[in-house]
Amino acid sequence: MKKVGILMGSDSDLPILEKTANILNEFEVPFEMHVYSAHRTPEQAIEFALKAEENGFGVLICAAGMAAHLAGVVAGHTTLPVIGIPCKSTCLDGMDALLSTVMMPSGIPVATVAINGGANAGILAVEMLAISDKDLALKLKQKRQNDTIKVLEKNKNIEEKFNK
Ligand code: RP5
Repeated sequence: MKKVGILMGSDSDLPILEKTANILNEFEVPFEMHVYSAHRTPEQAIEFALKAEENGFGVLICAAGMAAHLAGVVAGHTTLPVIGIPCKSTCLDGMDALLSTVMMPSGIPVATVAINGGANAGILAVEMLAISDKDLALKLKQKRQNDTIKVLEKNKNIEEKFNK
């Protein structure tokens, strides 16, 4: 199976990426994590992106806050799909990172999830790998069914409490 590459602009982004790691572990998808910044360590970030395909990666997830250029820079140096996670930092409530990540020029897409959307980034990466992996696709369907059952159970509890 292809690996998922997880890059974060700073180790302060790690709590968001732990949610991503939990999803990938749940689906038994191999991954690597690195702290590479588009600004602080641009050479390392670009080197990783340039070699990602030959190094066995199938999807890259890039998380960054503030002027969040990591996903865009990585996407500019690979044709692998890149998922961007805008991270909420101290100012502007993550709107800075959201716009920096999502507003990519035509030709270099970044599939951007919600601000701090670590779990959805993991699920989206699994969905991308599942296109060519039937077992993974089946696991996704099972998870969706289980999640639906949990929500219906919550609905039942609320209905029983309030709808007399
Ligand atoms: C971004 O700046 C990082 O991705 C992080 O979200 C933010 C703050 O970084 P630190 O100052 O906590 O290292 O580059």
